[in-house]
Amino acid sequence: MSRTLLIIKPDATARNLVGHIINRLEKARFKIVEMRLVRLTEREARKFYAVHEGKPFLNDLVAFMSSGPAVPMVLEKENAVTDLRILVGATDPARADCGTIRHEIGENIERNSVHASDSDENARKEIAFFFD
Ligand code: 3AN
Repeated sequence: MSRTLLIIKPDATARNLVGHIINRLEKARFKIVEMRLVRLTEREARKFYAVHEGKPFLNDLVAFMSSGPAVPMVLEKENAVTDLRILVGATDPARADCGTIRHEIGENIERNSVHASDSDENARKEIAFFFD
């Protein structure tokens, strides 16, 4: 078993899609082992996305991520990181495969409804960011 971090982003909480996303995760056999509802400050969002420091989209991303409630959760499954990235789909919903969460509900490359850790190492760091 391994663990990864998923965040339901503010565009999805605003459209009342929290339950829908959780349903999709559970159907795909992910176990929710931790979950919170948070309102990130701009400072916290900037810290979370520190790897994107200097990118042209960072300021907008930080403003968006702190614009409303978000739901970080720790998910457990065999090959959790890889399987969740597949379920979530490509960063740009317009390019995400049919059947992925971002293809189904993502609005655009920034408002793409969910975040999923991209490696085991980042999953550990991102889980520690939200959970003790
Ligand atoms: P992913 O979330 O698919 O791992 P990253 O880590 O490259 O993608 O980007 C983190 C977040 O930054 C994305 N989820 C998206 O919200 C935003 N983002 C990435 N690339 C762009 C871009 N070109 N324009 C606007 N926002 C972007």
